[in-house]
Order: sequence, then structure tokens, then C-alpha cells
Amino acid sequence: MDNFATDIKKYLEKIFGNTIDEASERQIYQALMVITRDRLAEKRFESNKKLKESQQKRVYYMSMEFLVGKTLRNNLYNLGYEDEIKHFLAKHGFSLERIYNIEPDPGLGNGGLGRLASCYMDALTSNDYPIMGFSILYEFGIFKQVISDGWQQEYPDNWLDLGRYGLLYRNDEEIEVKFYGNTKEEWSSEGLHIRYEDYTAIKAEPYDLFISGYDSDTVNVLRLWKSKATGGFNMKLFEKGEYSKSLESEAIAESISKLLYPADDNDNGKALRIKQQYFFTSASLQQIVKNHYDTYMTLDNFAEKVVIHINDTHPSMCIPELMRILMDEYEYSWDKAWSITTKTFAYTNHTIMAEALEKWSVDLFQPILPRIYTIIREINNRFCKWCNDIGAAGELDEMSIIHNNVIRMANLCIVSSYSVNGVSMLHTEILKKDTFKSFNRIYPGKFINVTNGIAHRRWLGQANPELTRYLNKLLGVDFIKDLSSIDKLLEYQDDKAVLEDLENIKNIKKLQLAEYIKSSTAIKVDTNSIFDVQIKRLHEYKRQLLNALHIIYLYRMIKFNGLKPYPRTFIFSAKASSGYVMAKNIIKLICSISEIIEADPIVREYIKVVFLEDYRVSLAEKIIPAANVSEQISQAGKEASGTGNMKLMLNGAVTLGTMDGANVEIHNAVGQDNIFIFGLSSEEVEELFKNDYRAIDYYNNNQDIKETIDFMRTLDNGHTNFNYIADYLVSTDPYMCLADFESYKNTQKIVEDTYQDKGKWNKMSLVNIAKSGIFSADRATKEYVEKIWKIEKIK
Ligand code: CR1
Repeated sequence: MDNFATDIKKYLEKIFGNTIDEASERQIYQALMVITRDRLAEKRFESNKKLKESQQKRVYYMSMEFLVGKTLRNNLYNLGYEDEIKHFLAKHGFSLERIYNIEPDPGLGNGGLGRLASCYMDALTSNDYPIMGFSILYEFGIFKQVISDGWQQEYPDNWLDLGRYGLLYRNDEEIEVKFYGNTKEEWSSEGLHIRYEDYTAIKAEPYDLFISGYDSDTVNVLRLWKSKATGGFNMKLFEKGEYSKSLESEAIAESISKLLYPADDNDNGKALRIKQQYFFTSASLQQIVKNHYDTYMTLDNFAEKVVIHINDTHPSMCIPELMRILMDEYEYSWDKAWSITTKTFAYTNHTIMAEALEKWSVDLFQPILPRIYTIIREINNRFCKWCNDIGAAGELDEMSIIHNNVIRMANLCIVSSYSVNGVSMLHTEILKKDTFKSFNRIYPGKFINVTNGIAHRRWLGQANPELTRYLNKLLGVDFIKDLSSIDKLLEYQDDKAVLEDLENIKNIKKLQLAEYIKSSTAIKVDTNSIFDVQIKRLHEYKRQLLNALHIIYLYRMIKFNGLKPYPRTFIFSAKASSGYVMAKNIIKLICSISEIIEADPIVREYIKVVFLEDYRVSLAEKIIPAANVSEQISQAGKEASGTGNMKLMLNGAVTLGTMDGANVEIHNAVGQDNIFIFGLSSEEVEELFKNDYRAIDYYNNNQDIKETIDFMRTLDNGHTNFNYIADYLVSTDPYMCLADFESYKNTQKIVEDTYQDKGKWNKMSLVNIAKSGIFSADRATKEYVEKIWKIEKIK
């Protein structure tokens, strides 16, 4: 009997007093989670031993978000236990699939940025690189979305209830983080000392999530900090019967790790957000420095052994925190501390959307973090002086870290890091030529590109076992180990039998999705129709509205003009930030169109609209393998990269997109004939913007646009009308949906015509799969390793 099976039985006996045949699914789930975690802990011990011996350089990846996705399947898959356990459980009447479904998605992220961090942890571990992730143990991750009467409702996501079994609590490594209070400068014969007084201390408790690798001995750790009051509750007050007061300070302390901010575009709850950021960066930095010092008894070689990666600006307080620790706790001079700091940090920028480039007002920031503020101010003073010296004072409006009493965190990151990277070729060019052009001038070579990548083991290997098995057999290469070998598929691009097989597999996945759609929306979709998919956060720049507008156009043409298009199912899934009114209105619009079409016996024969609620990693895993068309239609210049585009391509969907983000590189990879590109380029968008874009002109001069928007005003299912959105489109339309409409509409027609030529479509789909190798996170992380981190595999 295999050990794992024995362990399951033992666990059930010990914890629940049950035999396996008496156990519930819930009990089996818990047993699997705990045993898997403990197996990983054992493996971790071995790989960590090697790491300690080799004393090699390590990377610490700081991110406010890790969108982990379900862990059990991923771990069993990576450990190679999946088939065995499936078999064993089946013998006792259990389905492993159903057990997997019990696990909640750890939704510790909003969207692309958080999912990218998790893809990178997976890829680096599979390739045996030493990396440790740091973030917050949010008690509530991204909200659960329920659509009620077409409107998004948010419900708390209590993921720890069942998710906690994967975590290991390390109470031996607790750390204190300090807020508020005053700092005093004291001079003595030994120099300047900073005394920090009257602060409020909060405890950071570490919880470790083990990250497994595919076919690898390495196990890495994602450390999640939970906030706790240092003193516990006030017993005196409690004894007096003042229960709620006695818990007050505890509640305040613990609010820090309570909730992931569900905004991917702006910083609401600013003070709490500042506290979250400092809480996890300070705890992590203290931990890293302590480990280093315990190993080497010096910090002089810190930058030789440590790289700290800052994922967007959210963890940027790492920078002044390292300066603080070096100076205030280890007595380094400013210059020495600065020299270490500026060799330690690397920063990735993930967006040029102004509202997401973090800025804190000094008045808010300084009282919460007085010492950190003085350090940032000093970094800025010295930077400004240096700019003066090199003749760049004229550009300080753009570059200074503190400007008009506001701290610009991106500027802090650029000044203090040795490397800054964008996430696609186009995005990096925009950073260099536009967003940070003066910085690029004074720091030549600091800005580089690393195009994003995805964990193909999850997004193909696990999400689409049917396609994986087929390709394995056909190609005879281990493309799960090395995705670049998948290009062998190109040899079959004119092989009719292979093309048909691929189509059949796609149909199996469409059937599975159709069943899910039916169970969750009651809509019956035709699997012969084109599955046209737009799944991502709901944001105006991503232009779900352009898609919706085109659907309204089709609706009108079918209903009143006798248009008979090839059947199509438009599938949407997206969460909107809870305070983002326009985004919520767009969800409502899409849901209303869906309803109106369902009620129309003529139109519904041709087009259907499905909005799947609660978009999350595990839902993406269901939708992506079933997609024919991948909608990547952001306004050019606005989507930094996109990663869903890569996942869809890998599963054989053909991209319909603008020349934006990584679409540009997908276009390069597959060639003009295997992608549908439309719309303005990023330069044209800029040009039009400078010349005062007037949406109303497009409305007045384009009959289709005019009729579609006028018709939209008449759509009214009961109590909602969409004048609000129509007005917005003709008056402002900041993301130029109207300017791109004609081109989008025409390209959609080409998509429809091409799809009907099955041979041609299947070949396009094949080429997309075959060319997806470069979008593996293995390739992306290798670039980080070689160009930025300069680390080696664990020996
Ligand atoms: C970008 O919008 C990119 C991911 C990962 C997002 C998306 O285009 O693929 O990052 N940025 O790099 C983001 O979430 C807060 O910024």
C-alpha cells in the first residue's frame, strides 16, 4: 500500500475517528490538504538544507497580491500523485474532482498583477530557483460576486474557513511592526541616533504556503503575514463587563490584514492601505535582514546575496524600511546604507494608468510612519541635489519623489532600484518615451523589458487535460516540461486528421462549459456557435463596452434588418471594483442585453450573451479551454501586457485585438494571418487625444453608430434604461469606443466568415497553440533570472 493512502487512512482515524469508508468528503478534503502540506514541508526541509549550504543569492518577491488559485490539484499534479490518489479514492467511492471542488480559491489578488506573481512562483520553483514570496494573509480575499437582477453584489469571501489547511503557522518567527509616535534625533560621540517613542506596535504572525514545482526537488515558500494586537485584549475592561471596549485595540490591529482592497485601479481607504503596505514590507524586511545577519554576521554583503523584487509600487516602502534597519538598528552611515539599498531592489511597473500610480499626501503619511517619512524626504533631497549637479533640475517637476506635498511612490522606486522593467515591449517603450522619459534619460540602461508569461502547467496541463494528452501522444515531446517544444505542432498545420482532432477536443471543452453555463445561468447555448470570450476585470479601458455596443448593433440588424449571422455565444466574466459606478453599469448593460435576447425568439437563434458571475482562477480554468475567440480589445497603449490573451492562445483561441500590450507580440509570433487586429494604434490614439477627440462626430458621421446608440436608448427591460451610458459615449468616451467601432465591426465580420471555413479556422487555432511557447512563465522568469536577478538554480 502506498504511503499516501496509508497517511490518509491514519489521518482520518486520528482526527475524526473514522475509517475511510465512514468518512465524509469534507473529511477526505481536510486529510488531503494537510498531508500534502506536510509532504511539501518535508521536501522543503531538504531543498532548504541545500540552499543553506550553498549560501547562494536569493530572491524575495514582494507583492500585495498573489492570486494563488486552488492549490490541491496543482500540488498533487506537481508531486505526480494525482492518478494514484484518484484511483485509491475511487475504490472507496470518492471522486477526486469533487474533493478538489471543496477547496476555495485563495483569492488574494485582484487580477493580472496578482496572478502573474503566482505564475512566477510556480515557474521559478519548477525550475529550481530560490525564491520566497511575501504578502498579507487577508482574512477576506477578493469579494464573491453575485449578480442579482443584473447588478453586481459583493459578498465577503471567507476563504480561510476551508483554505487554512494548506497553511503552516510559524509562531517562532513573529515580528513587531511599529506605527505612529515620534522620532527624536540624539547626537552622541558615536554619531547620530534615532530614538523612536510612543509608537503603537502590532504583531505580524507568519503563515507559510508551500509552493511546489513540476518534476523538481525544490519547494519554495510564500509567507503571508497576519496582523495581531501585541497586548491581546484588555482584561481589566473585560472583567468590568465592557466586552466590546476590551477588544477595541485588538480590532484595530487586526483590521490591517482583514481585507484585500478590491480596487485594482485606485487606492481607497488610504490610511489603512498605507498601514497594510508598511505592515507587510516591514515584517518581511526585518525577517530577511535577520536571516542574513544570522548567516553571515554582517550586512556588508547583503546586496550580493539578496535581491528584493518590488511588484508594482505597493511594496515600495521596503526601500526606506531597509534604510531604516541598516541605519537605526545596525548603525550604518547614510552613504553605506544607500549603497546597499540601491544594489538590492528591482521594480516592475504594471500599468501607466495614472490612477494606479500610487501617490500619498504627506499630511496623511507622515503621522502614520514618521521615521519612514523622514527617510523618504532625505532620499528626495539628495536626489534633487544630484539632479541639480547633473543639469537635470528642469525635469524635477516630473522626477522629484515629493512634489506639491505628495509622495510619488513610482519615483521612489525608480530612484532607488537598480532595475526597472515594463511587462511587454510596447509598455516598456511607453515607459521610456513617455511616462518616465526624464528618468530614462538620466538613468540610461535602467529601464528594460520582460514580457509577461504564464504557468502553462496550470493553464494547459491542468485546465485542459484532453488537449494535453492528445498533444503528448502526437508530438512525443514533453512540452509540459519545456513549452518551447510545442512548436513541433506546426508540422501538422496541413494535416486534416490532426486539425479535426483538435476541433473535436475544442468541442468537448465547449460542451463542458455549456453544461456549466446551463447550471449557473439557466441559459442553453449551442456548442456549434462561436464561443467568443472576454474575461478580465471590468474596466473602461479594457472596453467591454465596445463589445457590448457591437452586440447591440447585431441585435438591431437581426431584429429589424434581416441579418442572419453565423451563431455566436458572447461570454463575459468580470468583477468590477465595488466603488466603480460605470463598471457596474456596464455589467448591468451586458446582463440586460442577455435577458432581452433570451426573450426574443428570433434573435436568440443567432446570438446569445452569457455573463458568468464570480470570475476567479478556477472559473477561468473552465472558460479558457472552450474559447474560440479571445477578445483583447483595450484602447491601444492602455493594457500594459495582458496575460489572459496568452492563456487563451495556448488553448487554441484566436485573438481579436488591438495592437496593445502583449497582443503586439502575439501578432509577431503567429503572423498577420493567424490573428484579427483592428483599431487605432497607440500613436494614433495619442494623436487623436491631442487633437481633442470628439466622440459626437463619430456619432453624427457613422450611420451604424448613430442607429446603435439611438437603439440602445430604447432598450429598457422594466426599470432600467441606458441613457446614462449612451450620453457618456457621445459626450466623453474617454477610451474611444466610437473611434474604433467601425473597424471592430468589420473585423468581427471577418471573424465570422473565417470561422465558417473550418479548415482555415482550425489551422489558425493550431498555429496559435504551436506559437505559444514564448509566453511560458519559464521563459519570462528566466529573463528575470538572467537580466535582473543574476541568481542560480539551487545546487
Ligand atoms: C496590467 O493591467 C498586466 C498585469 C501583469 C496589470 C495587465 O495588463 O498583464 O498587470 N496591472 O503585469 C495591474 O494590475 C495594478 O496594475
